Amino acid sequence: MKLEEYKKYADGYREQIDAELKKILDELNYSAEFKEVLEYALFPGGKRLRPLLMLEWHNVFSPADNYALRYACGLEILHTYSLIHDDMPCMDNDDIRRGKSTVHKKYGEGMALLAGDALLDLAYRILSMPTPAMEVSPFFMFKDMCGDMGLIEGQYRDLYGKIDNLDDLLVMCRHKTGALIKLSCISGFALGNNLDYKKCKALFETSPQSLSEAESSISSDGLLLNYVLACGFGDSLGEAFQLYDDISEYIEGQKITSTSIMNYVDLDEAKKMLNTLLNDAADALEPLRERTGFLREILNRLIII
Ligand code: GRG
Repeated sequence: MKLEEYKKYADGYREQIDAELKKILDELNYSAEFKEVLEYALFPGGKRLRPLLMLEWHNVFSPADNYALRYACGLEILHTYSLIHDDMPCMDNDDIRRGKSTVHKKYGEGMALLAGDALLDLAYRILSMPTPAMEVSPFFMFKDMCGDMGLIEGQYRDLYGKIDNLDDLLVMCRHKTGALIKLSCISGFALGNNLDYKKCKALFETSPQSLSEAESSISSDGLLLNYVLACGFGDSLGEAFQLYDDISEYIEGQKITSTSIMNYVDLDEAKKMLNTLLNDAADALEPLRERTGFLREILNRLIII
């Protein structure tokens, strides 16, 4: 896929995501000023990576519909809550996010706290919608990845945890950054395959290490293999994404945080680790080669030579 084609494709997704996010806010009865704060946090967006991954993994198996679009927006809303809270003085204390003042800088800390809370609630409400194929949402199975045992555990480890070595650091990254990225991939897989509750549960509870224990119905139609591929891609991309962020900050001469990979390895080693992860993610796409050109291009955007 050429760069121009990639940009056009990604922009097409972003337009759909933005329009749906606007629709979601318009449907709710927030008071005008509070709605303005939520809009400020959500627009203009960043890369919209998580909904984009979710929709693309869906499209690998079947065309994403309006339900999938709304679900993808739930992931972006959840991500936005985490950014608002992460930027607050009691956490990372950042003044600028996406090129403009952070929510607490513009509207005050109380408002930022409430805006984050509201977006977290809203995200859970959207992600808990029953799917067309299931009486419940797959999110109930996946929620630990972006809730208390995923994102929040990762943020705890980052701010207060004991990080003594590279392994501790990578565990923190997998929770803080990787879990939501992986969730985006596997929920796209689950919806794109129109999985019913039983299949979804059987897959999710099957660790990639115990393939042989999976139910035969899942193994026989290739679902298990594809699920393992989506998990492998999500795991590797999630870790690569954080490493890319740390390496880029270092190369740009920005202040290195205490939990940056650059405190543990030198630049060459960090680049090597990043490239290994990107190759692992690309390998996971290999069996689905013809349908994953765009996912491959996302990986190409993270290569640092
Ligand atoms: C507050 C519970 C809680 C968790 C916060 C999001 C997060 C966890 C921390 C952000 C810290 C950070 C800068 C991590 C690096 C990777 C990352 C998540 C970057 C921001 O995501 P992007 O680059 O942002 O996808 P855009 O603006 O493109 O949406």
